[in-house]
Amino acid sequence: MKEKLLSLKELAMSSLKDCANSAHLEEFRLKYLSKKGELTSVLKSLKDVAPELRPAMGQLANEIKNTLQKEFNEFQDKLKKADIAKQLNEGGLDVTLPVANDMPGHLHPITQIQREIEDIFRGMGFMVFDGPQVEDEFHNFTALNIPDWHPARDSQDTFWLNDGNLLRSHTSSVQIRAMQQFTPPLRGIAPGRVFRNEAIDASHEACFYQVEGLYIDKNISVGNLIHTMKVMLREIFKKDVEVRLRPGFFPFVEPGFELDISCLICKGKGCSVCKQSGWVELCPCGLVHPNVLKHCNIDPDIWSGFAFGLGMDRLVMMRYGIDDIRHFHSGDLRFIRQF
Ligand code: FA5
Repeated sequence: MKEKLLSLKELAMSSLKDCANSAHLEEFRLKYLSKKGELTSVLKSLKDVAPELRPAMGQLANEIKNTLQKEFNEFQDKLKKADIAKQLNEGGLDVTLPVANDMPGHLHPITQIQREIEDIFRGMGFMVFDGPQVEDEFHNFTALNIPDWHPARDSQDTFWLNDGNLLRSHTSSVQIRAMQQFTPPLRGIAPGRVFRNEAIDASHEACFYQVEGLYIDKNISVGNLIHTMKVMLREIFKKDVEVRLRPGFFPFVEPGFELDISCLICKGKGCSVCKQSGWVELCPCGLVHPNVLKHCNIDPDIWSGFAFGLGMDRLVMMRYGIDDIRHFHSGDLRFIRQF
């Protein structure tokens, strides 16, 4: 058996050297490496070898198979390169031709919804603001009526940086920047990434996306806020969705509300996304607190306004019935190609 294997190897190596083109190579592959090839038939006859010799023979046969496969691959590579060089020399290969693209990329579903929201609000006369993801304490907390002793700071588990700055824990910091930059009346949204040192589960990520909304004018009321929220949700879901407004506490709004949407994953019956409640917290909101206006040198006796902070990841989850927020950053193409 051993002699048979060694002579097969020698024969195969010398016939590989004689291969001059891909047709020869294919003949070689069929003869020695394919399932019906000679090496496989030798391997099949292993059962006839004395049991004490079988392991050593099996090992030798596998080594030979691996060597032949490696040599075959290298030879095939060499031939391909020589072929390309030949075509280039003869001018038969046009390297400027576009590549066949059978797997085109597309925007992430969160980016898609962000752009839709931007369009909806631009249609209502809102500007689109941008702000830094590395923020200072003043814009993320202090100017939002959350001084350093305030327990509300603990409700957002913040990633603090060594230099005293932080990764913004909400897009509300951009409200402040907008009010500092522009004089009222003023309307704008600020979409972007935010960070919290959260325990991650089906509806909580440590890095997620919000859209802040801000409307400052004279005589702004809760009615203006509710109308704007309704228009936005109708535009996004293309139908009326069930929402509920309940009191919510945020130091930068007064009164404050939580706008919940009936869970579209379980149709309100209760699941891991809505924590069995049938409702998903989507968009806290309220009327801008006078102290916040004062921090931005806006006179609260003249101006009033509303603000909201929409969770974009959860909005996408509701729209497509996605049952786990962790899919978004999983990098799993089977998930992402569905959008
Ligand atoms: C805030 O961040 C406030 N800044 C929102 C606000 C703005 C209130 C303006 C009033 C006026 P909250 O922590 O609840 O609030 O987050 C807002 C939304 O972000 C939530 O309703 C939810 O949809 C989403 N969200 C919060 N935490 C997470 C998380 N860990 N993962 C995914 N989405 C989250």
